[in-house]
Amino acid sequence: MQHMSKKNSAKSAKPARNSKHRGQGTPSAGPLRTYTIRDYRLEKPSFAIRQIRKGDEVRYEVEGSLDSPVPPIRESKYLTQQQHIEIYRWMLLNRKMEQALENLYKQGKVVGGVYFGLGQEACSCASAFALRKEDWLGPLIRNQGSLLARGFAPRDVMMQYMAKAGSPTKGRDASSHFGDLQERNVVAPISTLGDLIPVLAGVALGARLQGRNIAAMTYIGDGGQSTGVTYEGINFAAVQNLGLVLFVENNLWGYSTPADMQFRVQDLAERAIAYGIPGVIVDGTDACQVYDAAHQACERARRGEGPTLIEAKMMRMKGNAIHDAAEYVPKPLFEYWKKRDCIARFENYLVKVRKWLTLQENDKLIADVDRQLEEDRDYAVASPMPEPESAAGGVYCENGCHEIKPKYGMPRAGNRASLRPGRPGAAPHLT
Ligand SMILES: Cc1ncc(C[n+]2csc(CCOP(=O)(O)OP(=O)(O)O)c2C)c(N)n1
Ligand SMILES: [Mg+2]
Repeated sequence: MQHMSKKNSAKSAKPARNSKHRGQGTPSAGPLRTYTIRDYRLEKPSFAIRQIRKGDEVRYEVEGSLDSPVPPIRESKYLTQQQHIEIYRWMLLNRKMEQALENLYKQGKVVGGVYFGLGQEACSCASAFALRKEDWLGPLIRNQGSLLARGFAPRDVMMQYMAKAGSPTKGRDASSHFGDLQERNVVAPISTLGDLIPVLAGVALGARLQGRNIAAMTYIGDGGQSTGVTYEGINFAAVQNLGLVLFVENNLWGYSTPADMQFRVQDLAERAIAYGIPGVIVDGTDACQVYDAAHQACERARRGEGPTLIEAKMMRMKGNAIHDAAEYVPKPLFEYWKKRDCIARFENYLVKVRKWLTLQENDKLIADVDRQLEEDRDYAVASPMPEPESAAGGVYCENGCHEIKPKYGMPRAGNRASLRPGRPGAAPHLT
């Protein structure tokens, strides 16, 4: 796999350390180096969002054309017909679960706010779908589809938002701050943006010390990627060749700040060049592109070749959370991205383009998702709130209350050798 090629200067005619994975640029005599980023997209939007100030008033306008035709779905190199349909089902479940959560919120049943990933379901679901059981996931709060694809049920998410006793945190947290370190290998979202990156790099490091190279996938937004800890986490993973798979979800807004006012690089995937790791761009509304890039990055991680940064371009189709009506977003931008809706386009691809689902099969699949959601919602609504006296339980680890076992085996001193930088693929082995 060749994501980034780097034309070395004459000085580096001898293969660079780790050159196989950094790029295979032909050594050139000139003073200029060139770098390339693999871009899977079938459409490259040509507009920007500009701030207009009039007195105290601030608003945003789109500059450029929003008239381009909607791109087709890119054919996947890896997914089977059945896997396409599975991803489509996760996306539907993701969207409809969030619609149900919005209704529960409006009925006053939710404690706290609700965060939506509307328009980003392909990115959440198809990325997590590329993980294997032994891999790890560190979702952000918007990646509720990743949680579903990783094996959580809609009732878990719903009970969590309603702070029910049966929720993953037993009512100790509203919204989606939960994971599962035992069975599903999921680290809970961390709201301090960027902090998940070194944590997931650490997970990959821990696995390697126990004799296994795994993929450790996490996400960061266009806003959150500016934090210092993002740099530290990616750099650490890069230097140690850790199997971090980082999705940079460029959904054009960080709260009410447009991406065009947050960074000067053209594409956030370009950041990868400076870390010395592969950078990839995908259309985040195309599940096939998301899956293929995730699959390649996970395979690379499992071979012990190090991290990959994948920029997924899309649009946050709601405000930051339910309280934010996103009034600051220019209306034509919503219309543009609505035409690129990830579910409608994937449905059209499966039903009309590939003809892998008949209309009846599609209707049945949608009805099955609706039925599952109805059951889960009823279960979650009917389930009890926690008993007040349970509030302090499970907060502190009481002596011997649970055992923390290594996941893949006992750490061995011999595995340290594989941590030496510049030894991609050095398969650690238990001695
Ligand atoms: C380190 C840190 N700074 C600020 C915040 C407050 N905050 C919460 S969401 C948000 C916007 C994040 O935007 P982005 O990273 O683009 O993610 P998106 O909401 O678009 O998915 C901010 C600034 C935070 N959670 N963590
Ligand atoms: Mg954003």
